[in-house]
Amino acid sequence: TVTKLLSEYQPFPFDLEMVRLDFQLDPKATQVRARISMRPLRAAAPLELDGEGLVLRKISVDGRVLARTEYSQSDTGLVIHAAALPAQPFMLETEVEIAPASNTALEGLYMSKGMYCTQCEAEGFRKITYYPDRPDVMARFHVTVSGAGPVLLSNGNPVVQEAGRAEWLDPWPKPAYLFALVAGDLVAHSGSFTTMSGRAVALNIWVRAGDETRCGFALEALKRSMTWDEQVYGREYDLDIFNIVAVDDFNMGAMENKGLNIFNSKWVLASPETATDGDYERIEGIIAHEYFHNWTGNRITCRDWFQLCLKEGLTVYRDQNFTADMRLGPVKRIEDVMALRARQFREDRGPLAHPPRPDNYKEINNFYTATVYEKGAEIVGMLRHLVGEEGYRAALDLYFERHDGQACTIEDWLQVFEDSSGRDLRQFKRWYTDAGTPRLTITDSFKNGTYTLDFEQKTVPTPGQDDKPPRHIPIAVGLLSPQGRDLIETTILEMTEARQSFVFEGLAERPVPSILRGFSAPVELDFAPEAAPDLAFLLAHDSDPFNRWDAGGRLALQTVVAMAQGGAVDPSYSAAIGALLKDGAADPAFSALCLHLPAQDQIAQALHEAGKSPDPEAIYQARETLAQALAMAHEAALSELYEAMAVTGPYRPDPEPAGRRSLRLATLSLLSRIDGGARARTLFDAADNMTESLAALGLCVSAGVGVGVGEAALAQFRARWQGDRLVMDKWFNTQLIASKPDQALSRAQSLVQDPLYDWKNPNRFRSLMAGFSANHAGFHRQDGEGYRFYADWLLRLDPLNPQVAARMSTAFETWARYDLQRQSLMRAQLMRIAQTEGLSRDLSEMTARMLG
Ligand code: DPP
Ligand code: ZN
Repeated sequence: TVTKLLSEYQPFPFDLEMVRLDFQLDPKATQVRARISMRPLRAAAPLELDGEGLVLRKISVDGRVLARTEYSQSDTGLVIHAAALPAQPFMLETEVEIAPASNTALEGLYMSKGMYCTQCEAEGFRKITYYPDRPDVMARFHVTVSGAGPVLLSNGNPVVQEAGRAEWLDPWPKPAYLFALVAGDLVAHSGSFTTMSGRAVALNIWVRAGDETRCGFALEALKRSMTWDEQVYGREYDLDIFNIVAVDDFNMGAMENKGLNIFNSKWVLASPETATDGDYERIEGIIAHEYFHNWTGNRITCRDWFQLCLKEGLTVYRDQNFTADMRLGPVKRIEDVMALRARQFREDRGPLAHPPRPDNYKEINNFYTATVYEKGAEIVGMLRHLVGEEGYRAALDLYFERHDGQACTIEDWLQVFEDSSGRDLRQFKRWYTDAGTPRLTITDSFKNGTYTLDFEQKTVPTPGQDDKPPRHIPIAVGLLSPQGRDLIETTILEMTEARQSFVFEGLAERPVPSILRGFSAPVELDFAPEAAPDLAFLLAHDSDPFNRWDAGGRLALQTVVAMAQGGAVDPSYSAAIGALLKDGAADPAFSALCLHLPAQDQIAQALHEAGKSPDPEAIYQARETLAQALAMAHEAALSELYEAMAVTGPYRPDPEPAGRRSLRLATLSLLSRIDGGARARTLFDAADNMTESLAALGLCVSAGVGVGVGEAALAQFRARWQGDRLVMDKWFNTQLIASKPDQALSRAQSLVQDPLYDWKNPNRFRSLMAGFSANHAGFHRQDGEGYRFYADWLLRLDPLNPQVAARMSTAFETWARYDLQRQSLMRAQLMRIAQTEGLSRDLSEMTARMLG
């Protein structure tokens, strides 16, 4: 396979004016006729078209059928020789045949439960017709669909809608990856929106009959997104209609096709009985994300796929801020940082580390990563810290004004910030081009009223990048008095050197520093021993909610890391939790986050960084022992809160009741460690909503004394929900996460025999496999059978759906953390995969990178 290089970018030598596509749908033999008007930009350039798995029926230029000698065909495309092409604008016409029913990769045009749908990002359009399938080639599309129905959808506005045939015209030039087509027996949940300039937009959420009662929340979330983008970014929607379609078989979360978003049904459909509070929040966030792409992604797109974070980082940043505005801002920020640390920091520390803007890849589908998305969003947040609120708005206004209708680069993006703010961002750019998470080491001193903070930054080498020059890091800092009062307003310190000191004068006494408030940069903090902060003090007093929470998290991590090496529970941590439980002023959602113990994967990483090899079983035991000790020490306060946080009245997914439920379930989780799962079982029987029902189910499995409690709850849940695919995904997933480590593998082995384990469905495959690998000590069992089981399933899925198999292979990315025996067991599975004949490009690139 070829490695694609950023440095080899060449513009496409033809302009595409109009693309007319005519689809005659058939499961086994869909006919696609394409007529593309082209204008040569360079003399004597050959015309290179991508195409995969297409049966070419006809190819002509200006009506003249090409002779077999006038073009060359390969597995990946077709090249029309320059001599066969006019020097003037011409019309290329092709006819190909494709078989959507046998498309199991779910890329291009495929079928899901009898319905036709498409997924073209990043390079799926080439499986539909011959085309320059690259994001910098933008054209207007006119699409005709027939042969199925009754509902026939494509991008843009409808021009003809008659029985069995529809025509759609998209007036906005777009790259092929934003093309979409849907056909089938669908019903709509509809509404409308009036834009800021008074235009009416028809809104539809298309689903299979029976699901239309679960669309109300998504439709309202869409309207809130449209309003927010007008109010906060001044961006108005630009078509007469906005369609969303829910599809059961989908590789990603959702896709922002112009005017026709296609969603994994998991991220659209919601009812109180079937969706959790977390699902509601994610649905709102993903609806917003895809809608926001209309400007950041569609109107302004990427020049090439190396620039993916240009649209994804910015759009994630926008959806995070939207959710923060709709819900509790500080709580959302904490959740986002938890996810960043769990996924992106993990990626950055391992063999898959890559810059937010990579400079080479073999398979672009492997770069839809936490680094591109979530770290990409953090970089936008840092830019905002550097230029300020007004500077940010000015930069974004200039970005939309200057680049509307273009395919852009990270350089274009940074240029608008430089031009609008006058700042030099050359050093800042390293955040895009360099991989790895910088570590800041902090020391401090106090003398004669002057307090000095010294920072040193270091980034360890990552694959292919040994040299790590210092980055430009915005560090938000506060200073507290020993009584817990803010002494200064939060200040952004800009670090640009490898070592740098910052001085604060005129202080009466030595302050307590609060560093990296709001998590102002995606870095790790190390405190020199003499500068080690009093974490319990910060947890009690910091005025910055993020740092308050983080202090508690650091304290918990220190304690559990010590316990995993034979230490005892730190009484100051237990006392701090006791104080938190009594703090009636704290927001319940915030307190709930403070009660979450560090994840086992995070503990393993911390041990590895301390130079120890993590023992998964000891980590599991330490975490359980800590939870049990907290429950015993604070049983009365926890029980009281458990009762007090009960929500009465009909279920609402709003932040206030959701926050109460999250605190209630956090207390239940601790209490289950000492009541044998009794309270969880009672709640499981009483719950009228999926949030409590599912959490209680997990606790019955993990805490249930004997097998009875857990197995009975699982059987009852399955009997009730076996007809509901989304809820059954939760059933598969939750029991694997909650299993005792020594039972996880046998449970997974029996679940793959379950008739409802439809492994070809990506959601079902992921719910089982991700549930198993999230059972840290179960996946990492000493005999390596967990690794073998997991690898067997990756190999089974790969020939059908390489994209999902490759994505799931990241369960092995942490192999280097563990003891030599586990390392060799994991590497043996990676090698077995890598040596499999006929392995996909996707999975072979991933295993090669992980093996190093
Ligand atoms: N559909 C994916 C997303 O929205 C890829 N663009 O992030
Ligand atoms: Zn996106």
